[in-house]
Amino acid sequence: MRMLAVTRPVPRSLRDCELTHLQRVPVDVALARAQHAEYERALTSLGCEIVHVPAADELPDSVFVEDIAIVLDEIAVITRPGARSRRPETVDVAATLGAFRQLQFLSEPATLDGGDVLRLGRVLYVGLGTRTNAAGAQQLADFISPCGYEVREVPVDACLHLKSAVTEVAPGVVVINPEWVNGQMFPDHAIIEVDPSEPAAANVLRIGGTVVSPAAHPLTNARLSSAARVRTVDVSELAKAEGAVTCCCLLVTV
Ligand code: CIR
Repeated sequence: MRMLAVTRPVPRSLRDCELTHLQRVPVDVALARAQHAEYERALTSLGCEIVHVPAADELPDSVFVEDIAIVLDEIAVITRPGARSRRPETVDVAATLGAFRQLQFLSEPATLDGGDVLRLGRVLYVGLGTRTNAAGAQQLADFISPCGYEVREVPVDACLHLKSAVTEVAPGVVVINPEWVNGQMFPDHAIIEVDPSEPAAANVLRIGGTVVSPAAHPLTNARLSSAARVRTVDVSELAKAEGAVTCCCLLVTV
């Protein structure tokens, strides 16, 4: 079995990205590109083969491919992103994923960002907030329930996406920011809480027994090391665009 990591280059227009919870501050695009390359090297060192979606310099958030598709073993669902500016991103991501999966497409009135979809086993938790609506969750459920997946809705209001607040660390273990999501939504899971001084630290990318996690969160990373190996990456420039580690790739097993 091969693990592909689908990524998309940092666009020249990254400075014009969507922002919801952060103030706009200067972004060093050259440094963002160097950090993205280091992120790709981390994924490669963990056994992934990188597959690039063609660059889209005119789409400021196009590096954040996670929001554009939900990839399962059986199918991939191309989303209808909640931010209108991001909808053109779907064209090239669909063209790339179409080589590996049968595709389904969400349609109006659905909106859904992949960052709002947390898969834990056969359950897909879907965060309902500014980017993802109930029609998005319902259409996703309609596509994936025949494959044996269940959708559970989770309210999200204090952060951008559900996966800003909770991600998987290891089978049966999640890391959460309890200020942003209610841990009781995950009764079958052991919970590691972020260090309170690192509110954005609940977004980690699990690849086998390792989690890729921002170097900016040392206190939470120390907590995570009880459950997984921790591979740190510096993603400071992408964080200024409200991006983190899950959002820069789509993992596809082939
Ligand atoms: C946006 O607001 O859509 C981008 N600036 C950041 C998207 C980050 N996506 C993610 O965490 N899944």
